[in-house]
Amino acid sequence: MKIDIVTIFPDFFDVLEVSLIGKALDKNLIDISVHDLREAASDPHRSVDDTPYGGGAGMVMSPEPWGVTLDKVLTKDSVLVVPSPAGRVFTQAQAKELAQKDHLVFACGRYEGIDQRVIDHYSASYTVLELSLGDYVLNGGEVAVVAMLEATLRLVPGVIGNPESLTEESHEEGLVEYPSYTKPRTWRGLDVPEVLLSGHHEQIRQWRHEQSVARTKRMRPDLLPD
Ligand code: 6GU
Repeated sequence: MKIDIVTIFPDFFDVLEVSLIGKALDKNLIDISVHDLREAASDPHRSVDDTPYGGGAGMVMSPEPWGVTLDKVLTKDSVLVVPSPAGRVFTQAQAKELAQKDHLVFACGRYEGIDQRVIDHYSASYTVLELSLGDYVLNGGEVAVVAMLEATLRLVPGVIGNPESLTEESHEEGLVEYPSYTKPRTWRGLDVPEVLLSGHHEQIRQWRHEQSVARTKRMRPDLLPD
């Protein structure tokens, strides 16, 4: 999979060289290029933003540096992801879809966002996904892209050592995961649930399912059908 990231903070993505994604990069399972949006700025100050038409606080990212950069980076089969608190909420299902693509381009906005015409223009020729991490505001798309990439790339075949761990985790069946325990059997007076020591696989499976449902009811009732 090929990934291009456009940002005014290229250094931010050094974090991708560590951990699981770093290993996938080493194995050439994925190829990530980071592009500095300011290289497409036309003035000596390399500015990439301007005041909003209609007034209001904050600055808006100008369309032309985006146009110049995205024209270079996008190819026929690219999917353009624009992180935005105004987008659809990014989910595990979305991560699975992105993991199937050959080329993802992430456009990290800062300030009050990118001139809407950039999204409108590229939507005419490409799949453009405006995606949000959730109902809170970050200063820019960079943190969101790191989160989306981690969720997506761990689903790319070969990136995770034990693919079984992918089917038994939170959000796989519309439920959050059951609680997990390891040794010792007793820690600070708290015991591991007896059923997990029983060796009865069917009972353990059932207990875990019940725990998942109970936890989902308690923590994430929004995930359950009415
Ligand atoms: Cl994707 N971007 C920004 N700026 N803020 C966010 C977000 C994205 N998701 C949640 N908050």
